[in-house]
Amino acid sequence: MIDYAGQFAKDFEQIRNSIQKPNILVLGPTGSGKSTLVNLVFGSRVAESGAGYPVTRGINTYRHQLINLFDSEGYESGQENQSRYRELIFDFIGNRSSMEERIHLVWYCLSLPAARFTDLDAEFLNGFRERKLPAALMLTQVDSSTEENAAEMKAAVISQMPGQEIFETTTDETLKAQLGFVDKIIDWSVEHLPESLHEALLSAVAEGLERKYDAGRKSVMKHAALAATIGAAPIPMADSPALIANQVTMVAHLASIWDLPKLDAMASSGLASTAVSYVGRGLAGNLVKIIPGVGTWLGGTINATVAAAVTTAMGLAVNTLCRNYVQASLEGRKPALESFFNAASLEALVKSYYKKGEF
Ligand SMILES: Nc1nc2c(ncn2[C@@H]2O[C@H](COP(=O)(O)OP(=O)(O)OP(=O)(O)O)[C@@H](O)[C@H]2O)c(=O)[nH]1
Ligand SMILES: [Mg+2]
Repeated sequence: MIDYAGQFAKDFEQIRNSIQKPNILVLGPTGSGKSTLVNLVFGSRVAESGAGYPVTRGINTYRHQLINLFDSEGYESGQENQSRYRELIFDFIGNRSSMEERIHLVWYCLSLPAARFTDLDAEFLNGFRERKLPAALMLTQVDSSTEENAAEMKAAVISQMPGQEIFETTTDETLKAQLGFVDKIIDWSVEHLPESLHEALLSAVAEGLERKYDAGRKSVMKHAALAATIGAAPIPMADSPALIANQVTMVAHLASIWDLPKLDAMASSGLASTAVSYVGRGLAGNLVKIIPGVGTWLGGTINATVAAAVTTAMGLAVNTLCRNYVQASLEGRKPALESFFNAASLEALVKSYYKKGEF
């Protein structure tokens, strides 16, 4: 008997340990709303996770399992302070050149009610452009200002920095939904990161469900391709250990993409991972029973196509359940994992994906 729960936990850990993390530099004056914006995009866990510590004077590092955030202290007014600040930031960026260490994105925050677009801001944004470093301007606290102000500010920025990406952000719930800026920031960030970093970013963010779903789907397709090569070996059974092991790894991957342990606020992460491992164990072992025909396929053997098909059906089913669960969590319904990840829901979905032949 294979220890699926054990394998799931090991796989999950390995996926997390080998994930490549994006480095995001969050700049802006003190009180401009940097920490608040980070919370809005990543949820409270990221900002809470460990106190930041200064690597360089004035820049605090927050190392999270999925991303690294570099949060600069604000600057005082005055020409000299400003040029010192600019030097500090560009030295910091220039000194981090390896793929792992380098800054991948900049979120440049200005509080809309408090700020004008100054020469220093333009120098910063130009400096990022020269270094080919993607930088978005975040106009924060827009609820405390007016639409006219926002329009004026944006016009002032664009006249100096044509094509500059600008997002308006706020903590006001109604305005937040109206502006849809969290999804927009996630989209922009993904589009400006190397592909190898997409998954970590998408796992870390609190929203962006469509993007997460796509990432899950991509992962399923990779595992389905692997299943096909396993299925191509002589006489593999539908429930062959190699096939099941691949499916457990796939579910662990989906659990990582959807960051399931994080979402169960009430339970320890132990419960969450147990529930997910149940998915791998229960479903993988029962595929033969769930999908009519697979067990009797050529008298118990399957081929590459069927191996890929069952793996795809299972992966898409789990990916969909994950999305439903996360959606319910975001809507504040505090769902129990078991109410989503149970045999009945899984079987129904697996069957329907298998029938659709979506692979
Ligand atoms: N009304 C309103 N207040 C906000 C918004 N964003 C942040 N604030 C408030 O502004 C203050 C500063 O926000 P922070 O997120 O701590 O700002 P910060 O840039 O991280 O500040 P430092 O870490 O000191 O540099 C806090 O009291 C927030 O509650 C917003 O969108 N609307
Ligand atoms: Mg802060």
